[in-house]
Amino acid sequence: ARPARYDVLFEPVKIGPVTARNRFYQVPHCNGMGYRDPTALAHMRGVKAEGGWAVVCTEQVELHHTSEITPFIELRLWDDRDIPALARMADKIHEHGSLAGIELAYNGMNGSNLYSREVPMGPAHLPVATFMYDPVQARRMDKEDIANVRKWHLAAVKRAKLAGFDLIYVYAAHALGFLHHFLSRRYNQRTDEYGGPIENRIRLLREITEETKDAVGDTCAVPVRISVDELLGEGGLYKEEVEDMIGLMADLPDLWDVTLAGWENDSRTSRFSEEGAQEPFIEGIKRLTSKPVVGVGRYTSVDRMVSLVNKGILDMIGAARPSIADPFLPKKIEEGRFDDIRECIGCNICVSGDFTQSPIRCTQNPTMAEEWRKGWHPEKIRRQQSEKPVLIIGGGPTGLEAAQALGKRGYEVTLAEANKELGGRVLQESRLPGLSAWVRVADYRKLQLNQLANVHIYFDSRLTADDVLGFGIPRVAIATGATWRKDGVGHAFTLPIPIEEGAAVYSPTDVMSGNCPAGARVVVFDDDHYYMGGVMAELMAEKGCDVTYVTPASEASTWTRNTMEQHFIQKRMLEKGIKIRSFTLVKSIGRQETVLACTFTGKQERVAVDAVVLVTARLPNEELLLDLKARQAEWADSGIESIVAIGDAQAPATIAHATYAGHRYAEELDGAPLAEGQLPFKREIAELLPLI
Ligand code: FMN
Repeated sequence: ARPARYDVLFEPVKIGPVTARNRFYQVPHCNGMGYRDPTALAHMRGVKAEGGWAVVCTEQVELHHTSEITPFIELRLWDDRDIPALARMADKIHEHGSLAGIELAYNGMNGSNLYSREVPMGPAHLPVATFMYDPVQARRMDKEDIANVRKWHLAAVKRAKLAGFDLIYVYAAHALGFLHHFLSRRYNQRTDEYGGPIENRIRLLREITEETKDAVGDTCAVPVRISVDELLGEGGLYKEEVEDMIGLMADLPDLWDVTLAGWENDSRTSRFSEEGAQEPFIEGIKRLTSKPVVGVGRYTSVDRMVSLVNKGILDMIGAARPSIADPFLPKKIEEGRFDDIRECIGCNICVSGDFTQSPIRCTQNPTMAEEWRKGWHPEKIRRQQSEKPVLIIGGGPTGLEAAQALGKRGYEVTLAEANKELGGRVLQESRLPGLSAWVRVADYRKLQLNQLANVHIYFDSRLTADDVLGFGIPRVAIATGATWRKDGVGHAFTLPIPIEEGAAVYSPTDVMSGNCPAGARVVVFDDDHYYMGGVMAELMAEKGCDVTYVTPASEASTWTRNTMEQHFIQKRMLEKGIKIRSFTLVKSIGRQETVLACTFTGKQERVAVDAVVLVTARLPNEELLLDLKARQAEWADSGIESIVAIGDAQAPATIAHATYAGHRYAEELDGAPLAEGQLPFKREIAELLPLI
């Protein structure tokens, strides 16, 4: 049972005319599904409600076609035809007794309107503020435009109510919507009654909040989401200024939902901020209002949540990423099942779903976005379909996930780990600078395995083909991971680069095993482009090396734009004195000198370095698989039915893919084979309209 001091988290909270059954609040978060996958999305939110979140919100929902954010895939409420998809979601949330919240967004100068081809609007004539540098400008709104947007917002509010939502947001946060743009002097350079002093800059927010309350306030709560600080000093919105704004509207909304701006500051990865990092910014807001306050901070620690409430900092614990990693976080706390909590690792692979327009994924929760598509559930898995045991070779993220999920299905599982500890790559990577929270991937799964008597773990077990054939366990999954290459093959070079015999070349695998370059001058060649190259450079700099980071991309760790970390990574690298050479290749490596080349002109440059760390690509650890495949004729006599490689051992990828691959193996074992042409997931197809 849970300790009594946690009871406070399960007190109901009145939000205007509605009541939340506890203090757990899933704040708005996008998911890469939106209007394309509304049923998958409805199920995903329904599972959050089932997991105990008293309030479950949508992502930002485009409220009008003159403000859409193509290529991002959000929900839409452009006209009545969008209501059924949203109603489906609200219904799913209600099925489990939770309140459904919708965040209506008019993005204004944050969207280029690439789909609708309407001219974007904002408080001033300014380029559209997307990171893609679209060659589009927003035009300055005149009085008629302001009146129109108010009208459109109101129309969307009424549709949201018809769809069944209980909380209808006014969204003024993150520098992502026009209301934030009106609040901030950075964007609002108006001289009319909507610009200048804060009374004027909040005018539109006040008007829209009042109109929303007048329209639906008798039955729906109206929260305002606002960013307390843009972390730009007095050049942007800052805490004291926003506190004055909140003070002026104190009790007008039914709830204040407070965050940092921009989004990259609000959803910072664990590499760049700790749990609760927003606390100094949200502290004190409650004194300004009698209405409930929600705040965020990647909260997974229960004591911390309790102290936020007891200290009077927050009324409700807001969470986006923790609710993605564990949709059942509230239920598990309620039932005192603390060992079962899958804590968010703060990697932001969830955010990459939005940036790559693909269904949201999560390193910790492989069922995220697969609730309807594949029928997966974060807590329930179908019972075993046969008595045949399973051998899993490798206790990294893939093997651990497969073992625990199969264990829960009821199978007899043998997990063979070559080392003395479970965790594989997450254990190694969590020892690198900034990545310590990633060990939670192994921790959660180890705690689950502790509860499963039918999973037998063997350490120091580097199995050979003879061993596997000798055991005769009918199903074998090889999850032996991958090894970083040391031949330069990556995105730029598909064939090995010239490396002189005796040259000091290292890979991340070497470095993580303690075999680090000793010399003073180190080149890190990053042709992988996710986090590892930047982390290696950081580590070398911490060890006192003179580090040059070389990449054919335009910037360090370029893929981390999708996890909103690129800016922070490059800043940290520069602050550590790392020299960054963009658009540059390592062409060859010698004992005395290394040859670099410009990606455009090919112009070469010889540099004297003591060591090169190649972060380019990985190779699956597939020796055992190949040995066993070479002896396939012996499988049947040994009682073996199937041997497959899963996760990095099949094709190296993210840790999110590793856990997904392990889970998929477990889910699909003894499943019905797909019919010819059948997809391994459900998808929603738009209705084909008559051709007229
Ligand atoms: N905030 C919004 O107001 N609207 C959004 O559509 C939105 N999308 C998000 C999508 C993802 C994948 C994530 C991780 C966050 C998003 N956010 C959005 C910000 C979250 O609501 C939240 O404020 C932030 O992630 C910090 O909370 P956390 O630490 O609990 O994740």
